[in-house]
Amino acid sequence: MDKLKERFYQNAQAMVADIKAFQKENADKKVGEYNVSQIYGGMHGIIGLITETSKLDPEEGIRFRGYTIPELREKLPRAQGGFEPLPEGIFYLMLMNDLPTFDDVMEVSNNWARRAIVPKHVFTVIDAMPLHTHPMTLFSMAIEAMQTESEFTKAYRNGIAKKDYWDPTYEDVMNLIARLPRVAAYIYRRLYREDKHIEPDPKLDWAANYAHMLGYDTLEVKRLMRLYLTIHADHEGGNVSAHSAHLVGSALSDAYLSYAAGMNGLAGPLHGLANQEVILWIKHMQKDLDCESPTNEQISQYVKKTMAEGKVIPGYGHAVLRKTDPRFTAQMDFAKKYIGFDPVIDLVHRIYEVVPPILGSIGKIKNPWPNVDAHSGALLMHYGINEYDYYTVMFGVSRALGVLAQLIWSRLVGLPIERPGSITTDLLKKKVATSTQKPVEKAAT
Ligand code: CMX
Repeated sequence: MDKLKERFYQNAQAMVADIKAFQKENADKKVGEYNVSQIYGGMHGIIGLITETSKLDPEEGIRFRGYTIPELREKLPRAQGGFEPLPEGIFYLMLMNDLPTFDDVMEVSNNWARRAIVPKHVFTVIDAMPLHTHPMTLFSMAIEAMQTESEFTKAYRNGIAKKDYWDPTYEDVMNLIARLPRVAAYIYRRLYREDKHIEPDPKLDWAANYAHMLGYDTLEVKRLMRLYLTIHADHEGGNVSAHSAHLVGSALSDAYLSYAAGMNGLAGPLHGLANQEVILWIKHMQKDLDCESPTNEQISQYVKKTMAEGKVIPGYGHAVLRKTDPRFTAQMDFAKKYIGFDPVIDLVHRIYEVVPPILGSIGKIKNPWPNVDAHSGALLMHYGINEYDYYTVMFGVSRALGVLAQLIWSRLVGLPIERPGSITTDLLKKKVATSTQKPVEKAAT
């Protein structure tokens, strides 16, 4: 067993024992109630999942194992001479429940570099698809194609005991995360750089190597990539990508099948695809108004027009958050710190001045503030990564860190197959008619 895996397993034992004892002692304790609007309303606010890696607070934003994004930008180890945390660090934190040292982060980085060999047939699968295929479709297909390498699936076929499931899952997770940047960069170069590919450089950290393979070998893009891959890494368990991966994983589908399912969810425009939609929406606005830098008044009119057409304003709103997303703020801070004036970034910042009061004035929208996707495309465009159809793939490379760290924990704790109940409207009407319970007034968040 490699040292990192051994340390993880030894450290995790006390936590696993604690989780199991807690479950046993408190199995009948009630922690909440739900109402009819939640059943119809996408189960918002119903806590029905365990996710150890991170927790989302509606007012404060995400905490990874208890740490906020500003705290992590301060505390996580950076590359030598670098200014943003290395994403290997946030993975270590989520997996180990412990802040890593620089050496710990290097250990993860070297471990992934050793595992980053993508089988040839994965590239053949990508090459077989037409060039107009969406990058997220290719990404999901490539992840599924890598499933031929699953250690878990092999072990299960050979009759592995339940208590050992975590072990080949750990192998799959580490191999998959190690290989994602190579596959993602291959997709980019195939679609947008005439199929001219760049070999990985095993001396580089995970994020820098991704930037290198994409063809952006500058310090600036590597710095952005480290921040980008850190802040998108996890958002507790109920979001569509994490939840899809968790659900599929609960049937003992391996890490590849589970993560591909998550990526199919991330590819939806109400979730991860919103980063592409934001730039598309901005481009349509510029075209419609026939100007690169519309005034705040023009932006306001365009926002109202978009709403009147029955469309959403991409990058705004959230199912849980009720304030500006700290991931948006981190990117705004990055732009202010490292980038001078940029017309698209300036536009994104002015949209931030204009949109919240308009959305806030429409009673039904619970959160008028920007989410992570409102900003990320503008930063990428600043460095010349203009292919906005590709942006969600980058989100997908990052999201693996949290979702797959959680999959190892799910196996270690032995979480069961997920199977929530459903009900017909007829039966629900009968239940409500005969219910003696007092109405639950407000959905918990
Ligand atoms: N623009 C216009 N209308 C919006 C809106 C927005 N940005 N956000 C919410 N609304 C609307 C909803 O569509 C809903 O309308 P109906 O009642 O007519 O169906 C109403 O306001 C209430 O929605 P809500 O409870 O405030 O929000 P939900 O939890 O239902 O949806 C989200 C959350 C993110 C899907 C929604 O805010 C949205 O569509 N935003 C735009 C897309 C986006 O940026 N998604 C990325 C989210 C972050 C991520 O996962 O990456």
